[in-house]
Amino acid sequence: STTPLKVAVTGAAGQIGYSLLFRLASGSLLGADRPIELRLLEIEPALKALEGVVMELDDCAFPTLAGVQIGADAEEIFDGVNLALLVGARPRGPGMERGDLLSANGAIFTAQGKALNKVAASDVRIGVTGNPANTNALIAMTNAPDIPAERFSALTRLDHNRAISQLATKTGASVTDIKKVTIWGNHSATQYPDIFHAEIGGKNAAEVVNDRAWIADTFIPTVAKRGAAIIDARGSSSAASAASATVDAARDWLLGSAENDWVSMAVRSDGSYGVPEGLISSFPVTTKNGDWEIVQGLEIDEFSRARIDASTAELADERAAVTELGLI
Ligand code: NAX
Repeated sequence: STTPLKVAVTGAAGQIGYSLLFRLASGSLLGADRPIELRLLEIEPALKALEGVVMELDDCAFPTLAGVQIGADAEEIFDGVNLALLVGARPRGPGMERGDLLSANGAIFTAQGKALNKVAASDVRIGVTGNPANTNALIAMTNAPDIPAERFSALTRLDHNRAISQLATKTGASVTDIKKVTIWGNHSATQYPDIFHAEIGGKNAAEVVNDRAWIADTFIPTVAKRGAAIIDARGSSSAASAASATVDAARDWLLGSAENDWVSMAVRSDGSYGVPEGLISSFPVTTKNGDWEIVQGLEIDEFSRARIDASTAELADERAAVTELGLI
C-alpha cells in the first residue's frame, strides 16, 4: 500500500525517541516501500527540543517519511493513527514512592487511553514501552473501552532480545540459530526468561547449555537486571536497544512472526498458563496479520512455575494498587 501508515510516538523528544524516530522514518518498520507519517507527542516544555529533532529528521531526507506533526495535545496527535508507540512516561524521581510513580504514570496513561479511544483509526495497535510498561498498558487499555483489548501490548521484546544475545554468547551459536525464547511476566526484575522450550540449531537450548546453575544464577539475573547494568556503565538507561526492540515488536505484530519461532509480548492474559485473567503479562506469542495468539501446550515444570507465579504476583499487586488509586 502507498497510503502512509500513521505512527504516533509519545515522549518523542526523549532518549529512546532520538533513536526510534530515525529507525521508523528510514523504513525499519515496514520496509522502504511503505511511507510513514509520524505524529509526535510531547509535553509543552519539551516541544522546542522536539522541533530540533524534527529538523534532523528533515535533514535525513528519508524517502519513506511522508510527514511529521508534533504537539502536546493527545487528541490532535492520535487522530487517525494506525500504530501508537507509547514511550513517554514519568521516571521515578528522588524520594518518589511506588504509589507516587503509579499515580504520575496513571495520569498520563488514563488520558492517552481516552484520547486513543476517541480518535485513533479503527485498526489501531498500541505498544507501550514507557515504564511500568505492563501496568501502563493495563491503564490505557481499561480507559479505552471501545478499542479491543487485544490491540494493547507492553514491550518485553528488549528482554527477549537480551536473552537471545546472552544465550548466543554462552553457546557460541549465532543469534539467528536461536528460536523460541520466552519472557514471562512483568517487564521488571521479576521477569522470567525461559530457555527450557528454546532451541539452538533445532536442539533444546537448556540441553545444549547443560548447566542448570548457569541458567538459574547467571542467565536469568543477567537478563532481568540488564537495564541496571546499562545504567551503571553508560550513565543513562537503555535507549538505542529499547528503540530497536520497539521496532522489532511493532514490525512482527503488523507483519507476522517468523515460521517455527515465536516472540515475547506482554498481552492481556486469558488465563493461559495460570496467569490471572486480565493482567498484561508477557507470554510466548505468534503473530499474524496484526493479531497475536498465545502459544499453547508448553509444559511448565516446577522451576518455571515458581518464577512465572512470582512475576505475575507482582503484576497482580500493581493492578491492585492502580485499582485502589481509581485509575482502572
Ligand atoms: P526520557 O526521560 O529520555 O524521555 C521520556 C520523554 O517522555 C521525555 O521527553 C518527556 O518529556 C516525555 N513525556 C513525559 N510525559 C509525557 C506525556 N504525558 N506525553 C508525552 N510525552 C511525555 O526517557 P527514555 O529513556 O526515552 O525512556 C522512556 C520510557 O521507556 C521510560 O519510562 C523508561 O523507563 C522506559 N523503558 C522501557 C523499556 C522496556 O523494555 N519496556 C526499556 C528502556 C526504558 O527503560
